[in-house]
Amino acid sequence: MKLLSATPSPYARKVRIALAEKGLAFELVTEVPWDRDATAPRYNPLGKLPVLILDDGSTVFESHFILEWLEARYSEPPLVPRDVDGRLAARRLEVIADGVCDATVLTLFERLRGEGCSAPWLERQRRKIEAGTAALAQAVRPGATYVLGEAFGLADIATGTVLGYLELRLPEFDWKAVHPHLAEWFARISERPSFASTRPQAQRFSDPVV
Ligand SMILES: N[C@@H](CCC(=O)N[C@@H](CS)C(=O)NCC(=O)O)C(=O)O
Repeated sequence: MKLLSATPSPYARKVRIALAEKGLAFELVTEVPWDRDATAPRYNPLGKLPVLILDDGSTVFESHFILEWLEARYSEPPLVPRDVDGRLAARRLEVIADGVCDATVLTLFERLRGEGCSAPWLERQRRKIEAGTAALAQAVRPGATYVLGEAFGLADIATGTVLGYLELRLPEFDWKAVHPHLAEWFARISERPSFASTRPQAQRFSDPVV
């Protein structure tokens, strides 16, 4: 398998962590998805990464679907709780985490518009980012090792990757001061090898995006 990825992408990082946790070998192909020479549109009609390219040339895209696909094809170790309530709780947190990432991406591109950027739009995204982070903070029990129950899984991957992305992209949002127990949890999970080896890093784009 190959994984089309970008170094800052929280969506691609979710998949990198899941592949590492499941012990699956893959070739990491890194590109800048915003540049005109990006290859993602060849594999995903939506033009976005991450894309998992299988050995037979078929593709799986959209991070939540790739994680679902991995869970269906490679069930061990499980990353999604087997009980219905646990599974739904993990998926719900993933929806929130992905939504915070989406609002952060929209914020970054709106800011790139410079003087023409829309204050009401930025404010709308800021509310989503702050409320989404507060919802994640509520889900993490103070002192807990894992977000849900006693095992590592999707809820940790989703929560940890969005927090890593916020740390990189919106350093002015001091969620660590607002939610100190979330900051402590994040520090612990960040030491896990699958997290430590995939820390997000900014990329430079060459082409105008907005
Ligand atoms: N909902 C998608 C979001 C993926 C996404 O936005 N990827 C960005 C990189 S972080 C991308 O490839 N953007 C290029 C574009 O939208 O043209 C997922 O979860 O996989």
